[in-house]
Amino acid sequence: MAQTTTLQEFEAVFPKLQEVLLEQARSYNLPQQAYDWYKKSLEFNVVGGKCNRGMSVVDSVSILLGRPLTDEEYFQAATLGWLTELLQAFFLVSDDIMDCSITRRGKPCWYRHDGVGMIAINDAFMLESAIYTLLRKYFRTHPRYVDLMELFHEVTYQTEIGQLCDLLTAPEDKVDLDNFSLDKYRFIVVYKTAYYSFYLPVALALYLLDLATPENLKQAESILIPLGEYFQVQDDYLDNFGKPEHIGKIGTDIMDNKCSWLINQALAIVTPEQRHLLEQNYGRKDPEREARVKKLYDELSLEQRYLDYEEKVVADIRAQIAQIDESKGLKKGVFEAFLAKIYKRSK
Ligand code: GPP
Ligand code: MG
Ligand code: MG
Ligand code: MG
Repeated sequence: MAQTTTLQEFEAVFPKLQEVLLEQARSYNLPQQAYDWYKKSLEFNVVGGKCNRGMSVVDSVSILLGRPLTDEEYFQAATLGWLTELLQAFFLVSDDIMDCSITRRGKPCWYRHDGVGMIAINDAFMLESAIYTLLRKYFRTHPRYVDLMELFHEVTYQTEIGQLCDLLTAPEDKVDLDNFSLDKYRFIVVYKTAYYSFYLPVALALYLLDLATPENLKQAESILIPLGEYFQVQDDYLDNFGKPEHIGKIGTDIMDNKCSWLINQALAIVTPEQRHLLEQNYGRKDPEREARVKKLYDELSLEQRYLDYEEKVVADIRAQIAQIDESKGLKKGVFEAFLAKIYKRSK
C-alpha cells in the first residue's frame, strides 16, 4: 500500500522553492526593502496552513503508482503541491480583503497587518506569478508542461467566476433574500472552491505521471466536484457553528450577506415571521443583528440538518467511488483518501 505524506515532510520541501523565488527577485536587483517584503509575504501567506491540497498531490501520485515515491518523485510531486498552495495563498489574501475578514489560520489577515493594507493586492499577484516561475523552472521539459500550465490558468479562471458570483449575490448595501437559491449556491461553490481544491490536485498528479487522458480527467472531475461541493458546505457550516479558536478564522457570512448553505436551508423552511426576521437582520455589519440570525439558525435546527445532509452526501459519493473503472488509469484510493480527510471535519 502506498504511503501518505506528513505535513513535516511536505513543509521540508518549501525552503528550496522559496530560495528559487528569492533568487529570481535578486536577479532583478530588487531593492532590499522590497526583497525583504516579498520574503515576509511568502513566509506569512504560503506556509502555516493545513496543506491539504498540496499534500493531496503527493498522496495521489503515490496511490496512482501504487508504491512509495523516490526522493526525486517526492520532490516533483511536492513541488506541484506547493504550486496549489501558492494558488491558494493568492486566493486567500485576496478573498480576505473582499470578505472584510479579520483572522485567517489563527492570525490577523495579511491585509490587516501594520503597513500592509492594499499592498496586499500586489502581494497576491506576486504569489500568483510565483506559480509560473516554479512551474517553468522544474517542468519546462516535462512532456505535459503546456497541459500543466493551461490547467493552472483554467482553474484560476474557474475560481474567479465562482468568486464573482459569490460577491455579486452578496451586495453590501442591498439585502434581497430572493436573490439566493440552491442552484446559484451550487454554481458558486463548484467554481469558487471545488475546482482548485479537489480537481486540481488530482489532475496535477495525472499529468505529472503522464497518465492523464480526456476520459480519466472527466471521470475524476465527476467525483471531485461533488466532493468539493460537500467541502464548501462544511466551510459554510463551520462559518457559523465552528469555534473561531478551533477553525482559525472568525465567520463573516451572515454580516457579509453571503449566499451560504445555511441561509439557503433556512429559507426553505422558515415561517413568514421568521423570514421577516431574516430580512431585517441578515447581511448587516451589526453584531446584534448577526446574533439574531444565529439564534434563528439554532431554532431551525440547522446543525441537525447539516448532519443529515453530510450522511446522505457521503453515502452518494461512496457509491460513485465504488463505480470507478480502474482500467482507465484511476484508482479508487485517490478519492477514498480525499473523503477520509474531510469526512466529519471540524476545521
Ligand atoms: C472560499 O470562500 C473561496 C475562495 C477562498 C476563493 C477565492 C477566489 C478568488 C478568485 C480570490 P470563503 O470566502 O467562504 O472562504 P473562507 O471562509 O476561508 O474565507
Ligand atoms: Mg469569500
Ligand atoms: Mg472568505
Ligand atoms: Mg467561508
